[in-house]
Amino acid sequence: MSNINPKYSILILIPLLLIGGYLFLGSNEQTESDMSNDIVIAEPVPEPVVEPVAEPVPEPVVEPVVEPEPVPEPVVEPVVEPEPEPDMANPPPASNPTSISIVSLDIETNSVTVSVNIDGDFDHWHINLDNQLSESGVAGGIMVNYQFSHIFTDVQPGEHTVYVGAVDSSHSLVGEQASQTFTVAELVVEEPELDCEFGFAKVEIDMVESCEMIVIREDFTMELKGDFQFKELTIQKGVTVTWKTTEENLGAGGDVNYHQVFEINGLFDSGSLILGKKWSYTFNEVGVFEYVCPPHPWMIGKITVVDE
Ligand SMILES: [Cu+2]
Repeated sequence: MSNINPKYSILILIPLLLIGGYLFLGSNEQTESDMSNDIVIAEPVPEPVVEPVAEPVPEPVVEPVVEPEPVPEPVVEPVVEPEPEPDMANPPPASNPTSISIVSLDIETNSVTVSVNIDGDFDHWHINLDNQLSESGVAGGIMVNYQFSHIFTDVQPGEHTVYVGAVDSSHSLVGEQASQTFTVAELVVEEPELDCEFGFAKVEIDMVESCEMIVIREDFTMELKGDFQFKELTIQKGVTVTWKTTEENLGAGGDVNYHQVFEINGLFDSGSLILGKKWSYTFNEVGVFEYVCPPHPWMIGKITVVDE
């Protein structure tokens, strides 16, 4: 065998290897199929690896999408806020400022009617006479609701200034207050001429006129017609008073045709004084003398005599 050419040895070995391999493979088909299965399994392995990688990727993508959502929400809120602002009357004052003005003043003898016009927003308004409304805090004055005129009564003559202002529900001024000065004329009273009867003189005290009893210093005559002409007089001592009946029909008493001057203590007595008859008495004593007409009890009089 050592003489065999190595080239031939290889030719012999190749068939032997092929036969042996056949025998080996044929007696172990199961193994061969397992080997083929191992190869197929190795290929799908990388595929499941790719899938789990793809899944986690979309997840982080979803999360950032959720975060951006709250971002648009705050954008919607500022849009809602501007709506309540108009209700708070903040924007309106800017576009529709409150202004108040006095339209007219109707001045009567002792009252003033103030008509007011207000533009813009306000709750109510205040008005004050001769005192400004407070620029801060409660405006003060008279609170007026739902009316655009106000009447001041008992306004004294002279110069006055009325102040009006629109206020909010807290009575604080909204906008500028308006004012107007006016004059109430002196009240001219045409009093009837005061006519004081005999024995009285017109006097004026504190611009008020009245009749005040005076002292009569000259003799005088008092007519008797239904009653004593003067119920009460003050005379100077020494003055002579003459009573004279001038009444034609003395039916007042019903039963007599005369009047009578009778001092209640009997100091003097005229007796019967028929129509046209007169009687005099000179008062030389200081004092108070009351007298009556006896047939006519409603006829009474008094003369006070003074020594001056
Ligand atoms: Cu009489």
